[in-house]
Amino acid sequence: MYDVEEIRKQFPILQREVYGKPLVYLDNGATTQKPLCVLNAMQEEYLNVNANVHRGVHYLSQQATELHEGARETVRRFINARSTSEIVFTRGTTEALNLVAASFVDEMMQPGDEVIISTMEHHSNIVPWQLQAAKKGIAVRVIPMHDDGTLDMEAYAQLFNERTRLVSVCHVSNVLGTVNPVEELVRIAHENDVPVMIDGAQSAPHRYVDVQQMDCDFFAFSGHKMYGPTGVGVLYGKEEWLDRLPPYQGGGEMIESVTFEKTVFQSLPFKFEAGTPDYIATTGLAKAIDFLDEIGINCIYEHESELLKYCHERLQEIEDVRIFGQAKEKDAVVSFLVGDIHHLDMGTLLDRLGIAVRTGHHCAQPLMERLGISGTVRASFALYNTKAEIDVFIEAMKRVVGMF
Ligand code: C6P
Repeated sequence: MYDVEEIRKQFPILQREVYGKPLVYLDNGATTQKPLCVLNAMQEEYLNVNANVHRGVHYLSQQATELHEGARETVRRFINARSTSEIVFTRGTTEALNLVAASFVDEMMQPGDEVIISTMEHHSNIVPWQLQAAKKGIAVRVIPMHDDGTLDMEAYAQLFNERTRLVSVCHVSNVLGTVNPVEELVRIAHENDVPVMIDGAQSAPHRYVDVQQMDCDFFAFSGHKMYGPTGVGVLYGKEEWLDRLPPYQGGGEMIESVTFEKTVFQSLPFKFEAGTPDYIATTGLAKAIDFLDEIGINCIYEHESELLKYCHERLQEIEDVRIFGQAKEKDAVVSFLVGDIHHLDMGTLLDRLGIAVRTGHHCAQPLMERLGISGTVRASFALYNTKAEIDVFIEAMKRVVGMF
């Protein structure tokens, strides 16, 4: 039994008002709110444990290290990686993508080699490749998209040639909600002996992720989009790949020994974790995963699918509404426009009615160009949202549309 009211009690912020109206928070694709159990675990560590990890022989440092490494094991279990050596803590999805772009291109690619991305990528899966293209002369190829917001898989298969070195695509689009057929994408790439990086920023909080079943070579996600703190994310990489890649940054923590002549790097995953990690945030992330596990990721998926379906249905009541992203497989995101009302005007007026949605290009300008628009209004759902909130949202929309 999914008790959304009980779940909401874990999120005091959901009780607050904005402009004298009850808050309806529908900007979860940008970041989710944090449950008390996450906040308490982080406060508890700062109050009673705080010490730098992996360094001290003293009691607190060992306890902090246990929490930090315990968090790594929690993450491993959450995505079903083979080993904690395959779990690299980063600042978020963006850093994980930049890490792979920098290290992979450095070691595995020559000028003229190609990376495949897709039309619906977030800027964080476009710009890092462009930076590498400018440095090393690699080329970026783009999988086209059908009008319903699904990838053109035939065109994808045609993009491979002897210069293709890597595929990097999102699991779920942050604008369209499209769930990409990652297993199929991986299968085709592997047939061509090409590894695959999956941007899981918008999937990990919403659906069961099993990196072994997916057989992807890299997978990235952010803690703050899944009820954890800001400043921490994860790069999963198959050991055989991480072993072959050079470190992304240098510093403390990532070395075995240093002389002025030579440095020997630490084993995995520490080779990629230079400097003091945000060990309080990793504790928070582990607690967020425990929280998701307690509710059950499949129950969360069911609940959010219901919300998505309901929101789609109710949006039809609004004249001239255009929904972007009509894939059959779609996660908890609805992007839309109404008539010629500007997305920013719509978002600003909804805000005055207590409703938090995101407006604009959602860091996916090439996708906007493909759609022929400058931006959308986006409602994105989380495990604590309710149908009653969608009702408030739709009524508010009707009011706003009426004003125009
Ligand atoms: N999308 C959104 O409102 P970071 O900022 O590193 O946690 O995540 C970046 C990122 C990467 N890939 C996808 C698919 C994403 O959706 C995001 C973040 C937010 O849609 C903020 S722009």
